[in-house]
Amino acid sequence: MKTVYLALGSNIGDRQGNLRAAIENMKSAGISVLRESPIYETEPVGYTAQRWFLNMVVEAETALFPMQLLTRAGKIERTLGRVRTIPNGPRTIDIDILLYGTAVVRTPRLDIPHPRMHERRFVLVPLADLAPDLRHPVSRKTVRQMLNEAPPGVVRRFS
Ligand code: GSY
Repeated sequence: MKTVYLALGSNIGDRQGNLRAAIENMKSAGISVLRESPIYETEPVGYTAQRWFLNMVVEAETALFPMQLLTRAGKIERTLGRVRTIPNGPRTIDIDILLYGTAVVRTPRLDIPHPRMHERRFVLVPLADLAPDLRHPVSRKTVRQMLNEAPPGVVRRFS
């Protein structure tokens, strides 16, 4: 069993319902959610002409290997109606693998730790709620340190 951290985001339709549905779908996909961060409403990063996101992070346990986890997460995204249109554009649900134990995975399809996690407040704020002292397996910085050094971006508590 590995402990993994997954980032969830939604900015289409019933955003909170989409987050809940993603967590519900994880149970039957071999991803046991142990803890959930609060939900935050966050300013879009990248493509800015879109609705604000709801973001959260979950801590989960899984026996799936990283590529299997990626495939299952993609299946949940498609089940909930995600269609890839504009790169970095609006999405019903996005599930990103942030950390998979202390593993480092670098393949064309999958990068773990998530390569942009250290610069995303919408990831680091909820991750810090769950695991402020957790260390990035490559930079060795704690989540708290990464958050202190991250670029600005509005992240406000939603629930
Ligand atoms: O990969 C995450 C999708 N995404 C988000 C997001 O989830 N939240 C915010 N605030 N901005 C984002 N830009 C992208 S791409």
